[in-house]
Amino acid sequence: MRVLLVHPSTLMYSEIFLRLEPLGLERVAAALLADGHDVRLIDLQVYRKADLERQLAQFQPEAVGFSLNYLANVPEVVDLAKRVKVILPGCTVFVGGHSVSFVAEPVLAHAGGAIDVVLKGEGETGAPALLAALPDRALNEVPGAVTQDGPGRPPRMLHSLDDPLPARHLGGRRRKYFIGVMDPAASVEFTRGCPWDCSFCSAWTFYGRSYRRLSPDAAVEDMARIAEPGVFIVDDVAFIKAEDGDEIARQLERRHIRKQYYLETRCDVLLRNEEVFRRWKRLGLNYMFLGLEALDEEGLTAFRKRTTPAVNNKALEVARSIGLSVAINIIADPDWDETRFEFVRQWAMSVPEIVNITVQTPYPGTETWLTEARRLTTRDYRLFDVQHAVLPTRLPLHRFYEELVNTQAVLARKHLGMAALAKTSGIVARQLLHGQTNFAKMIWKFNTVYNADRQHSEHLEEARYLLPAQAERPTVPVPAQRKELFVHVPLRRSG
Ligand code: B12
Ligand code: SF4
Repeated sequence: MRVLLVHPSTLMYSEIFLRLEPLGLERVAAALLADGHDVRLIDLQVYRKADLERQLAQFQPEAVGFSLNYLANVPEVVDLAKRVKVILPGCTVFVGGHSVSFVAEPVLAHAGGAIDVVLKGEGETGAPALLAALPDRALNEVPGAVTQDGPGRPPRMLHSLDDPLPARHLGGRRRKYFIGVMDPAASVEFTRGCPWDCSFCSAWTFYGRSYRRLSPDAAVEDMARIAEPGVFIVDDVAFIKAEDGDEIARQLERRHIRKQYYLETRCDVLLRNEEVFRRWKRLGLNYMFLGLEALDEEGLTAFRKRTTPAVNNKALEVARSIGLSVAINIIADPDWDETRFEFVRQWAMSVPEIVNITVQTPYPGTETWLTEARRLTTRDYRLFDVQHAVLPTRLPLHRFYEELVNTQAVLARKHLGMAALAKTSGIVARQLLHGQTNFAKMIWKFNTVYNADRQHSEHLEEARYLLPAQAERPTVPVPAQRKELFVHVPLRRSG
């Protein structure tokens, strides 16, 4: 069958710091190729809508699958699905990915028939089963399928992550993918899922709190296929098990594979497995993202981070001693006032790390979606990107954005200002010589993207599709509700 897979365009954050290949969609593509389908993939982060229309006209796909990992992309994908049905009325349109797995029914309703099926959970199992079921229209037999008739069978987890490895060759324009100075950069997955259960996060509810890994052989095989000099390791929490990180490192050393790496992990994991991170530093690990989220005990407890300020501070010291460039994330509560922003600015300027600020956002699929007692001030999907305030702000909304943008600008100048630029000018010059302009462009774009007027005015735009309303405050205790959050149901109780 002719299948076209589509990744939607970027959100605000990606306009600046990074743009990454659609790894999940590439894995879905690989599973479909293995089943003998004729598959094409277009990523609207690096292609235009006109290119998609051209593909539809020339390739005449019998099925079109959209990736919907981000809630903020819902309106775009619903509109694109409607457009596909106008151009190719007989084509089956399906949608899968992280966020849509939590809002399948409302998205089907928004599409008004333009989306035939939403596939919840992992696409490597769902998509091939869907295409196999199409001739008999037995859609409700497909694991994870939800149609306008309602949900069918529960989604099925992939037996082994070793197969299929992502079909990276399908996308094109790979030089457009980058993260900061790692330009160009590819992405790789070593593990999937997270055993922790932070209240603001849906990584654990999606994968049923499971944690699986590729075998080191398969992980290194995938690495060997990557041509780019930079590699973003997409794991939720890298190197939770020291022995896995060690074995991959050993094989990479043996095969003389050297890259620059970026990864994300937890402070307690860094402290526990310090030696693995040191070994990876020798292999080319330069950048690390640590989700601190809050500076005080109270905040960490509220987010159920299961860590302490002392552990976090110790982890920052260790990362510095290894010589890693560290980016940390702090979650701004819409309740913050000028004093609180000022406190965070002062703290952020006092540490050498890159500090990133996101806005506390209750997402469907997270525990805060159920328990957040404050009412949403907007249900416009596009504003659910952790850069907008969707809960009531203590400050007037425009003032909140002024404080947020000012804080982000102060923090960005620390790393993107003239002094920092002088430090990176060698890198930029080298990249420009090789025709890589992503990082250089990013340095100049900051003020147009992070802008209080722009952020505020986005609240005033008319929303054609609205996120379902939250329940009227929690009525049952959280443990009972937690079960309903899962996309893939946990196989056993995790500690
Ligand atoms: C890597 C990553 C990124 C990368 C993006 C990579 C990319 N190009 O997609 C970067 C760093 C850029 C990023 C940015 C952001 N991210 Co992010 N990210 C992740 C992370 C850690 C892993 C995603 C991943 O690559 N997984 C590995 C691949 C193999 O899996 P996958 O993409 O999920 O695909 C599988 C399924 O989803 C499904 N699937 C996917 N597409 C399709 C399509 C079809 C047709 C089918 C059938 C199935 C299917 O099958 C795939 C294979 O099993 C997830 C957490 C998580 N565990 O999912 C958060 C996560 C998705 N991100 C999140 C957020 C909030 C963001 C930001 C908004 C954060 C910010 N600070 O601004 C930005 C927005 C980015 C944007 N769209 O422009 C949230 C999503 C929130 C939401 N509900 O919308 C998550 C869940 C993290 C969290 N803590 O809750 N992110
Ligand atoms: S925030 Fe990180 S540690 Fe917490 S549940 Fe999500 S992925 Fe796991």
